[in-house]
Amino acid sequence: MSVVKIDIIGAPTAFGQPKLGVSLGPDAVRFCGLKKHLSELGHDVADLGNVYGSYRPEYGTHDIKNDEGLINFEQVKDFSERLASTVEASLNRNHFPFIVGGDHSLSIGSISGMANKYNNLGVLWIDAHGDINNSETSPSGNIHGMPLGVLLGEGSEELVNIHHEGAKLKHENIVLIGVRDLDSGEKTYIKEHGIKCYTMSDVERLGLDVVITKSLKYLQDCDGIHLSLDVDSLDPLEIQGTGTKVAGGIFLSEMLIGLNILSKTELLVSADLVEVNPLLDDCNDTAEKAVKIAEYIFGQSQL
Ligand code: Z70
Ligand code: MN
Ligand code: MN
Ligand code: MN
Repeated sequence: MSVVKIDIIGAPTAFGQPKLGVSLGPDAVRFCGLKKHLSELGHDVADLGNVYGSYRPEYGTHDIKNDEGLINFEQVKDFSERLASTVEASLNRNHFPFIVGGDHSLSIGSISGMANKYNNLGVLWIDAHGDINNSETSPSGNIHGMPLGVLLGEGSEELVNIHHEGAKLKHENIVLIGVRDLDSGEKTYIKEHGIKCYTMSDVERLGLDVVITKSLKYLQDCDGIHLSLDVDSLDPLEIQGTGTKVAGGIFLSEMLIGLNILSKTELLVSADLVEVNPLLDDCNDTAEKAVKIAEYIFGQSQL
């Protein structure tokens, strides 16, 4: 990977899910030397600090449902607007926005911030979950289960219209990787819209390196690719510090091999690394692994 001007953007939101602590993720990752490690790869790295909305994440209750059944709707909407503006400003300086979360609802903001510059953006969504619910299909009301739904223009109009009006992504420009816990509404949606999906079984059958190679070929006509990596895609045997652990995931060694392939494409223009929750972790081990992941996204290799 050539030298990149990386903007680290902390996105300490927790409003998209019920567990305390995920808003501490960005600092937990910083404490493991994120900026230093990325700089050592030769990149020009700035830490822009954290984005805050009008609501402090540590005071979040988790009982405010709006009339569409969305929990913490106002807080998520407010945070998404702020994050989208920060991401767009980073792009306007020709930097690479690297958003560290925070729960996965933050991708509504990060990807909305990409959409003015990239009108044919591809997305690699590496996650145990589909995150493709909307206000109608969601079994929980937790917005971190809905970012792709929102970005595809489904459900809550106010969320769909964040930053600018309408859907930010096309169904044919998304690839789900590592999924193994889909709700029935999500399964139906994925099938009906023909969304490209490499389940965990596909990853085991083919290997993540082949899955990433095929995904990049599939997205080759996009004007840029955004990586959204939820650490719960990894196997819970290796990752303690995340809110929704699902057995049978990707092992870190295999993740790094896949990311090594991804790091070689010039199309990669932005990334999210989400759902690190230090309050559920064992001595910040998950944040350490998140930094390793970040290094491989930005071109680290064993040789
Ligand atoms: C479920 C829902 C989810 C992450 C859990 C779970 C979604 N599909 N996403 N943990 N990261 O509530 O929509
Ligand atoms: Mn290093
Ligand atoms: Mn997720
Ligand atoms: Mn997940």
